[in-house]
Amino acid sequence: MTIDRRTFVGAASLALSGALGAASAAEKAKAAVAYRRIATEEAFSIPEVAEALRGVSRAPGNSLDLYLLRSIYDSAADTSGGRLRTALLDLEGVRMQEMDANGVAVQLLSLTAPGVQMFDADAAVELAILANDRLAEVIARHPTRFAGLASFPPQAPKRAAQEMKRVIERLKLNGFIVNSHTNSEYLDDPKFWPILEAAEGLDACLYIHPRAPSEGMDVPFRHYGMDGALWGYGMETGTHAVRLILGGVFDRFPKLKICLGHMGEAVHFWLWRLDFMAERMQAGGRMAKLQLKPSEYFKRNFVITTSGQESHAALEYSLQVLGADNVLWAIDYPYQPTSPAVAFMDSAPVTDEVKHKLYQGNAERIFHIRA
Ligand code: 1WB
Ligand code: MN
Repeated sequence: MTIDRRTFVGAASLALSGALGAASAAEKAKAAVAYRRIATEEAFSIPEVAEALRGVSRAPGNSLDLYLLRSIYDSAADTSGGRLRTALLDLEGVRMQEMDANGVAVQLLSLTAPGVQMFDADAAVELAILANDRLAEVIARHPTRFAGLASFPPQAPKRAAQEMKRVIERLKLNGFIVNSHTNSEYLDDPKFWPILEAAEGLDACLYIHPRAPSEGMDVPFRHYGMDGALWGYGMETGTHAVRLILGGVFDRFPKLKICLGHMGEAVHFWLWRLDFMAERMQAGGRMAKLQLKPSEYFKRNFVITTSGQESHAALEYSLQVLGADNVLWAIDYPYQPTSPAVAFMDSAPVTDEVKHKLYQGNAERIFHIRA
């Protein structure tokens, strides 16, 4: 490893104890849990996708995603959207300086929302392949600093499954990202099952990242900026997760692993009520019988990240309900600033062993990131 390991040491006392030479037992114990900070929901783009999204943002339509697309992809460079565009397209400049300045060892990169999911099928296939190739190239240049989640075109499920196989077997990428619905359709629809089958078969975690609420659930989200990260993203993506559970997806694909950002999009706050009401809905015939309770699928098939939710109370609840092996740290760069995300986890009221899992161990295991 060419980087200075000390940059990534979490316990400040470690460097100190090294300098002093004679480390106490307590200091040695701390040294044993020094961690690499691996950030797991970090967004990038490539010029070709950004250009295609600008085209989408100028075409007629009124989907909620257009608020975001217009501000980022069709704005002047010196606006906040324009600065985000620059940050998304930068991989080896300011991004790496930010990582170094804050002791972030690795960014697990993913093509930013809505990925390729608003393009027609042929363009989506082509741009997913291009973005995945570029991602593999930058990881090859910086194998200790970047890992990556691959994109795929849900509009063409069979071709998506082919690309999923390629990126894991040939490009050695670390898992997959999908940005919630595609043309207002959700992955519990059997037409998407080749995608779920591929993810399960390849032992690759599928990160369901937000995009704006689908057509038909848009109206109440049109005011107060509620379409996006403020509220709409979580409602959309949490709904997607619940559909997968209630639709029996995990009876069919019991080993499928799903990752949700933004502190699980709050789904795990609902587990008791989901269990209670799902039983009622099954008895009343409104949903098919499930082998397990919703909470059991959530605990077996899901992991969550802390992207953009820097509340210690929410973290403690998550650890209590899901366990320390199922929560991963994320920044949500460049949509969230790095320094507070690091401060949030550095100061989390957890043991060093748990912090090691949150920062490093869980990310290495779930996303097959080499130590
Ligand atoms: C924002 C946040 C925009 C996220 C995004 O666009 C994503 C935002 C894709 O804060 O504007 C996110 O992942 O939370
Ligand atoms: Mn994000």
